[in-house]
Amino acid sequence: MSAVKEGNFDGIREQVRGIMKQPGYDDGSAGPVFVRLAWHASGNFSLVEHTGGSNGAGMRFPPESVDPANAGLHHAISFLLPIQAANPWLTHSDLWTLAGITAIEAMGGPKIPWEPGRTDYSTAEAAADHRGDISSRLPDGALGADHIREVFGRMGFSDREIVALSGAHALGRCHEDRSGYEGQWVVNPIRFSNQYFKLLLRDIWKPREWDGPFQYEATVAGTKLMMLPTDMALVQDSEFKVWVEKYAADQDLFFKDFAMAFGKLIELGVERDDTGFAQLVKKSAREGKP
Ligand code: HIF
Repeated sequence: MSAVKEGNFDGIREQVRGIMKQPGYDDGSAGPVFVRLAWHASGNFSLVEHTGGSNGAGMRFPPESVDPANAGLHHAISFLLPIQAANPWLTHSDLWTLAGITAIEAMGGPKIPWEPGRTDYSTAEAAADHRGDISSRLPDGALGADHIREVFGRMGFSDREIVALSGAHALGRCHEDRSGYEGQWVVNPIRFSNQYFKLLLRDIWKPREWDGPFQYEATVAGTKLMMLPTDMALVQDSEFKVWVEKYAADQDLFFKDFAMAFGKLIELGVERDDTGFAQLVKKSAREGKP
């Protein structure tokens, strides 16, 4: 990996695209796991406590690195390490979020707004950012609509934004050795599209009979597909379902709403100071100063 000039984020995007193809890994692409990394780095933000979020790249240290909800994300972190090593000016936290949105675009999705300036925590700062937490703030796929609204409400998302974000489950798959669930949501899991919504609306889903956690299954075009209980909750809840129907019918609307919502997700808790960097602002917020 060669170095790119400091501040050349287009050069970094090119390097991310260069390592996305990973023969032998999943569907031959690291794209989906980059998207999950960007989301889990950001999705532990709390609007109330003002902790968590993508600033800091805290997943390199406990407690986030040992959170079972983050199982498997070390694959994404390791794929990206050579880029960070070649470009020491680039923070892990900027790289993780930039890799996620670059992957979405490269897999056919919309262009997502992204700003640099995240700073990386030390071990102690990572721990301080989670003080008081007794369990993970990330969602539990076994639960329903109330849980989804609680988790995403804590980050400041509306029903419309929650459903838009959920379309990202068109990408990638569940792994038994990571979450316990197994399988992909759509036929082509490395192509960003509104297929997830179209499939959710079809009357094909049956509980899977197996020893693993409760999930749904269906076979489409010869491919075995799956849905989590949280995915099915989007059509079981009448207010969520309105948006599932809109996005299934209108891919442009989905792409537009998704880009805004995912852009908001990766900005959570990132408050840049006048110089464009985030750390000092976050530190004073943690210490309870104005
Ligand atoms: Fe996921 N998600 N997610 N997710 N997720 C998994 C995998 C991916 C939830 C559960 C799971 C979002 C919301 C939720 C991606 C992207 C996003 C897995 C499987 C589980 C269990 C992990 C594994 O076994 O490897 C729940 C309960 C969510 C709240 C409803 C976001 C909207 C959809 C925010 C989002 O962007 C991606 C991409 C993957 C695939 C990762 C892979 O390695 O292929």
